Amino acid sequence: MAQHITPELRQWIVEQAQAGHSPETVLQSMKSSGWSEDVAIQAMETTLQGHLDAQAVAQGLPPAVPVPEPDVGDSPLYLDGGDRRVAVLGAMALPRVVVLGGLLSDEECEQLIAAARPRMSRSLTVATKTGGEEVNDARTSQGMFFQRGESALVARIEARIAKLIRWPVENGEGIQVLQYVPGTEYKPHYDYFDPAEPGTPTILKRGGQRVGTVVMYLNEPEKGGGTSFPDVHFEVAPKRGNAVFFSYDRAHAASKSLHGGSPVIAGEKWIATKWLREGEFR
Ligand code: PD2
Ligand code: ZN
Repeated sequence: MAQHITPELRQWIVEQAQAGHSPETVLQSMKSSGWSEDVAIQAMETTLQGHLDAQAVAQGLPPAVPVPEPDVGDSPLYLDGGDRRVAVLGAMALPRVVVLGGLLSDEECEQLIAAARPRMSRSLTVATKTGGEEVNDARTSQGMFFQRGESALVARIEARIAKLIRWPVENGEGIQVLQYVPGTEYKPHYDYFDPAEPGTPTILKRGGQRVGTVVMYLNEPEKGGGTSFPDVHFEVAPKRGNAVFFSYDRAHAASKSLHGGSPVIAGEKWIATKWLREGEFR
């Protein structure tokens, strides 16, 4: 028999949570009253999530939107990437971060670097002394973009990511490759587009907001170069083939998705970043 989640049930679940009863206790009561475990868990999750979102919106935050999410609910050690088994090395709820092991093979890392290297462009800044242009090492702007699906390698990696994070390939931007040399960093920032910036509505016409990021490490710097999440004092080590996935369901600091690329102290660092949009990115 299909079990229907009534407004009364929703209210009861919220009251139980507010009274401090643990999810396990509430689940037990629901099962004792004849609810199937699956429906009870589903009812609790959607009700409490909806309640939190309503509270957040009442406090002036933008509403939460659906985001990519690897299937790590029952704490698997590995995820199915379609053509590759990928390890789950760690997960955090807020900010939503999942650290992935072996997303890419060593060969794929090398092939991505080799394909990107001749297309890297250094950004030039005005040299205050000469009035000419010079490379500014303090700026991390050595980079390039691949077109989505532009080669078999790129398409294969994009399909793997889409399967792992359960988000359409079409919603992904082209992969960006960045190279850092010693002393360079990526100062902490949000990957979503700031709703307060005048240019944001134009940017959002192409696929909507960014809702998730996958940073893939293509080589190993000797020291430094981790990906940091300053709000929670957490840093992911830049290990070749590994990746950090994070998502942000609101374009707001409440997502705690502030993150940066820590300064590379020795060696160089290469990453490939895949940004995910809410909708199709054409
Ligand atoms: O290189 C990184 O670790 C890093 C840090 C912050 C990459 C990005 N952001 C990004 O590509 O958005
Ligand atoms: Zn970033």
